[in-house]
Amino acid sequence: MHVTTRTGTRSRTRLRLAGALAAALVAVGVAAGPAAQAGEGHGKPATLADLAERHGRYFGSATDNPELTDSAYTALLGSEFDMITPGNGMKWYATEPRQGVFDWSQGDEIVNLARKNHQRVRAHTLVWHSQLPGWLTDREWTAGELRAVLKKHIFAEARHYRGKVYSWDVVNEAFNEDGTYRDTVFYRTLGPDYIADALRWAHQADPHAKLYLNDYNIEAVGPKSDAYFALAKDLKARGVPLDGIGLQAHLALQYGYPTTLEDNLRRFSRLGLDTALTEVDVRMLLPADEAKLATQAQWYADMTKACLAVRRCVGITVWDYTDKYSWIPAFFPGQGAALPWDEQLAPKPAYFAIQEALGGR
Ligand code: 9MR
Repeated sequence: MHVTTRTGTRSRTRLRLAGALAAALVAVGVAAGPAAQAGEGHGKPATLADLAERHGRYFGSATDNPELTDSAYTALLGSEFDMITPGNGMKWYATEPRQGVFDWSQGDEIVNLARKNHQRVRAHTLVWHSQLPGWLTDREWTAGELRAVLKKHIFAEARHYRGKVYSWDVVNEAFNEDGTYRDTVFYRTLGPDYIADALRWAHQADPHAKLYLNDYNIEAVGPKSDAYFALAKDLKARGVPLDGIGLQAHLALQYGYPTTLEDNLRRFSRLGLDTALTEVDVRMLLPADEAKLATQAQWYADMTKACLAVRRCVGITVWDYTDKYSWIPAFFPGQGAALPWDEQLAPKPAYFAIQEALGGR
């Protein structure tokens, strides 16, 4: 009999006992069936969340309010994942549509659903140059005015979700590709220290949430991830409350795999920071074919293994789980098929590759 042993860290005693029991059964010659191998005990196949938890990690998905009326979709969303990110519902345009008038309805709907499903929430996002309300973008602000507006928004939102979310993407997409600061209304008006201020305010409003900076194209070592490394080091040295760096990981087959991902995760770890893959998808030029889907599966597996290899990489979130609700086709015409489940909610090779990389099957 061929026996595969898993060596991942098991954080919970229950799982350690299950592992010891399985080993004992193997030792006395009792063949472990698929359910026993999955360690779930009730014959239910292990979900990605179950598998990730054996490594002390989470496996999450983004979601968005309009999709929540699709019951086949919400069934999988509620069962396969243990971390949820609202794709839009907590952004500034949604939460403060008029100055000083707050609307938590979309974020609350997702937080309540996650609670019902015993899932945690990666909250997204407090400060971003995009999806801002018109009242904020349609006029000029003095530094004093904008600072007050920013502080009020962060306090109101982080307070509202205090104790209900695992983490906040406090500042999203602050750098350009060359590692210079992105020219946003916040940077232009307040200078680079708006980032430290935002982190401090978020920490005051919700002292237990993990506070992240989050960006795309920072998976590999390069000018943009170097900028985050330098900023994180500086913020830590100044005692600014920063807990982690979110690597969005919106990858595209035609641009190649970020082969330095693991080294990159490791250097942030060494700074004493958590890391997470926060918005993973792997798009391709359509139509999809078997070869592209196989390469995509390999990339998902490689990302998963890179995260498992670095102790402080705490988890992985896909930017929604099904091609049915992916943002890609609308933003990159002619591209898509980026997620582990297809438009009919059937698992693709990428799903099985993630499952295997997590030690399942
Ligand atoms: O998934 C979001 C999509 O529904 C919105 O239309 C889009 C608008 O920019 O934002 C998407 O989410 C983005 C995330 O908030 C930040 N990183 C990039 C994501 C994809 O654009």
